[in-house]
Formats: sequence, C-alpha cells, structure tokens
Amino acid sequence: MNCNILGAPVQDGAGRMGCEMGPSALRTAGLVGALRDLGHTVADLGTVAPAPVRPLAHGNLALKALPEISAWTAAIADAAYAASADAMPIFLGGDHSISAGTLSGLARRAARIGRPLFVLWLDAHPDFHTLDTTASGNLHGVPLAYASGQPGFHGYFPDLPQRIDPARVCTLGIRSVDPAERQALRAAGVTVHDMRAIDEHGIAPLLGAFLDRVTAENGLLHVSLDVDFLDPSIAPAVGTTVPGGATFREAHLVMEMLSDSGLVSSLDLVELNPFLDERGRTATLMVDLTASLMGRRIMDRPTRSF
Ligand code: B3U
Ligand code: MN
Ligand code: MN
Repeated sequence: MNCNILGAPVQDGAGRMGCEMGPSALRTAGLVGALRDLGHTVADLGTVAPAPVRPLAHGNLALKALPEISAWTAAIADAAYAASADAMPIFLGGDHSISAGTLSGLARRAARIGRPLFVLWLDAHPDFHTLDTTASGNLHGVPLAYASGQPGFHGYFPDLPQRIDPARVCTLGIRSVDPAERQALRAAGVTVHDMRAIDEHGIAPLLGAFLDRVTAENGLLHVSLDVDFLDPSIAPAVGTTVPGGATFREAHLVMEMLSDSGLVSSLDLVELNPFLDERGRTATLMVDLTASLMGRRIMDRPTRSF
C-alpha cells in the first residue's frame, strides 16, 4: 500500500501543552521504518502549515484558542483532501482537534469518489461537544460533532464541504461522556460502544458488526485513534487519562481485525503528549498498533477471523 504521513502539531485544542511534539515522537519511535518493513511505500509529506489566524468572538467565554483551532481546521482539511488523492493518509497529531480538519477533508474526498465515509472513533471520550455545550472550552472535545454537522459551528469553524452521516460513526472505548454529549449522541444516531458493552460482549463482535456495515455499503473507513482509548497503565502519555481503558491485547485485536478487513482508508494518531511519556513507551505502542493495523501478524491466518 502507498501511505502518506502528515504531521499536524496542534496543541491548542488540549488543556495542556505537549501534543505539539507528537509527530516528532511518532517519527522517533520508528513509524516510517515499521511501515516500510511491512512492505508499504511511505511518503513523509512533512508538516501541515497553519493557516492565518483571524479574530473570532463567541458567546461561550470558556472556549480556548478558537481562532487558532479554526485556522488549523481549514489548513488540515485542505491537506487531508490532497493527501488522500492517491494513497492512505496517516495523520500525526497533535491533539484530537486535528480531526475536525482530517474528517472534513476526507469527507470531501469520499464525496468526490462517490463512496460513503464511515468513522471508527477509538477514544475514552466521544468528542461530541458543540461550541455552545463545551464547559472545559478545550476544542479537542468537538471534532466529531463538527464533522457530523451538529449546529453552531457556522461562522466560527470553516463551513463543511460535506458532512459525515452520524449513523455511519461508531465510537469504541467510551468511558467519559458529558450530559450534553450523551443527549446529542443519541439524537444524532451515533453508535456508542462504551466500556460496559466491551466488558459484556467482548470487543471483537462489536467491531465485527460495524465492519460488516462498512462492507455492505462499500464504504471508506477512517480510524481515529486517541491515546486515551488505551488504559493509562500501558499508555501514560496523554493529558486526559481515564482509568479502565482498552488493554494491550484488546487494542492489538482491534488493529488486526481492521487489517484483516482491508477497509481502512485513512488513520489519525492523536493526543500523544511526549512530555508525559515514560522513555517513549506510549509512542512505541502507538507505532506497534499502527503496524498491526497495517499488516503485522504473530502468525499468518488463512481467513477473516470474526
Ligand atoms: N468531554 C470533556 C473531556 C474531554 C474530551 N476530550 C478529551 N477530554 N480529551 C471536554 O473537555 O470536552
Ligand atoms: Mn479524543
Ligand atoms: Mn479522549
């Protein structure tokens, strides 16, 4: 496969500094080499250049860095559209606000190709706040709501060329949801597989059912992997740790099933804060998970295993 690597060193959407170093840490942990070892052709396209910032005032006074994130969203959307023309883009965050841009650009690409875009959101949080409902004001909490066309972004974030149908979004690993998000997720029809669902059913059947839906509609599949999907004991390098996350084995199984499916057309690696890491172990784990998604296996398997 041809892969395009693109750095998006955004940190203003998170509550603390450090995600700006995420692309460097993922490169240092050997992302490009791991992909090449698996036989992929990799182009490192470098770093998205930020768009010019213009002043923006909003009634929600808690909002932080609205002009900056709005500008990044425009720049990243254009870069994502371009990077998805001829290869599988892998976006290196940066906090999760970069996905406002990646999803926007990829939705535009999917519409151009004429195929539906599905999204698998691997995260402790659904990131389904609007500019009006976020209490923390951290804009890494809004990208999924923005990209799926929830109200209140017009005039503040770039108008979407194409929205993502929330019925084609599946969130997995969820364990921290604010009341306004809970209501909005239900109304929009987003599939939410929280940790309880994973405990009750196991992660494989939940993911398998979603992949069957993508297959049935011949969809493209974007995967957005937030470090805090993982349990903090294996992935400490994130500003918003929530206990009870995906285990090492669950996370690799998800990646292997995604690889087997052959459906994944783009990937975000987000929220890595190298300042909080322990000798690079979280960055290394993110690279290893990407390798599993891109075909690394313990043993060959003859057929799809779910
Ligand atoms: N929902 C909370 C917490 C949060 C969302 N995304 C992250 N944290 N990483 C908020 O601030 O919007
Ligand atoms: Mn997130
Ligand atoms: Mn999160």
